Amino acid sequence: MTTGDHGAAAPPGLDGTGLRIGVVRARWNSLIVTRLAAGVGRGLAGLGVRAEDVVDVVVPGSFELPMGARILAASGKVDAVICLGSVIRGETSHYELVASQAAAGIQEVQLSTGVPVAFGILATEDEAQALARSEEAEGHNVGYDAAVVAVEMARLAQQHSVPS
Ligand code: DLZ
Repeated sequence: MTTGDHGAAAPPGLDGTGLRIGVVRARWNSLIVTRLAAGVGRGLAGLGVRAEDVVDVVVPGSFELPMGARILAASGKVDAVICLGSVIRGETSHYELVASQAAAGIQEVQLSTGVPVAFGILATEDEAQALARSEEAEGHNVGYDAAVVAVEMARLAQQHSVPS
């Protein structure tokens, strides 16, 4: 696993075998979100999460990611959720509003449901920054980082029997 200095490094021995993970993807800026989703796929597979244990849903934009996460978290069918989106300042007049509401909503969902929700949303000045944080193969990919976070937090919740 290589995520560089800024990425989440998986703790030694972290194992996602048997975990069920929900992935909520925003349709806005789909080129970037598709790259993030590829990073999630690499991260989950590398930690032993089976493809058939991944529930994938799509919402219109990043503003709807918390609601998508809430739906999956409340379903009882997943151990953790990963939210993927891209908000680009240069193309979004209400950039701060969309990005901050998505972040606040995701935090609220994980705290209120007890189901961990990993934050895989890029809020960048421009598309070049978003591309640099959703790299393929060995590069930095925030989706990959979010996959590691989801597995780690799902295991933590299991170990301490957090009721969902
Ligand atoms: C409306 C909007 C804009 C302008 N920009 C973005 C963006 O950069 N990234 C993103 O994920 N979503 C954007 N949206 C859509 C909002 O997230 C939301 O879907 C709409 O405001 C409808 O609630």
